[in-house]
Amino acid sequence: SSEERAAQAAAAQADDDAPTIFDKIIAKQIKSDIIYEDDQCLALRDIQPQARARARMAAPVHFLVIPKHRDGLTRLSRAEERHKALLGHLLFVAQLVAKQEGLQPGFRVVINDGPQGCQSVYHLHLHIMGGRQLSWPPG
Ligand code: D5M
Repeated sequence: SSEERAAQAAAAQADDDAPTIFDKIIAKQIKSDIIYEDDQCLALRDIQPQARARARMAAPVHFLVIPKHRDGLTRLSRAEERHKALLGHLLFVAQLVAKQEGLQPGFRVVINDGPQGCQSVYHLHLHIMGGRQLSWPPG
């Protein structure tokens, strides 16, 4: 579909140190719906444009957890020893905010890595989705 082609085109972006849309969100230069913030990370609602709402991945609750300082983590596969504490923190915050969002019945955590993983923003982020019965496996 055209939506899938758009996602693949976005995912074909270079994995370099260029700034991303998340820098502007972190600097609060653009409006976003931030639902959690601490010194290391923030959680915000995914924008979920119409194209995504029609996609199988759409869920009533969909938020992202992103580190405030990318520190070379354009993608998960760039992780180094020094990132281990931050990676653990992001996962901890994911479940904390999932509870805050009423996802006690369950939820899913996803990290898209690289072109084949359909990553579109090269600033590491966790997707947390829930609020309905999810199916498995994802596409
Ligand atoms: O996911 C990147 C995600 O980032 C995708 O689900 C849309 C979301 N996104 C992009 N721009 C924004 C803004 N401005 N606010 C909230 N969410 C946003 P990936 O795993 O890289 O494909």
